[in-house]
Amino acid sequence: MKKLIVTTAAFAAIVATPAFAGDNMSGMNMSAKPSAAKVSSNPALTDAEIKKVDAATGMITLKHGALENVGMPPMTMAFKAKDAAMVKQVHEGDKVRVRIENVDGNLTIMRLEKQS
Ligand SMILES: [Cu+2]
Repeated sequence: MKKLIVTTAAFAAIVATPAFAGDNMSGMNMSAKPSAAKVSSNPALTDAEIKKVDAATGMITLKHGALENVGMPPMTMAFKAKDAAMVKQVHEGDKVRVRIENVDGNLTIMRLEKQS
């Protein structure tokens, strides 16, 4: 059963390739890739809400939206703040926008802006 699926998929790929190669649509696909890369390199901010601030450990608990750059769905969890100033800047209940990045295995809040 599994072998049949693989064979079918491979056959479909062979059939599909010449169709794209002889078509200008392949050129359009190529041009779509750089713009997608541009979006991911742009440090997009994600909406979040401050649930808890721990000045002693420098951790901020956020209820955050999807974080595409670190592959995380929306959830509530604690993040390391980039610096102490960031921890002092926010309070429980604040609506913010954040940029989370993986810094040496620690998910870190690199940017934090209060929503007005
Ligand atoms: Cu998370």
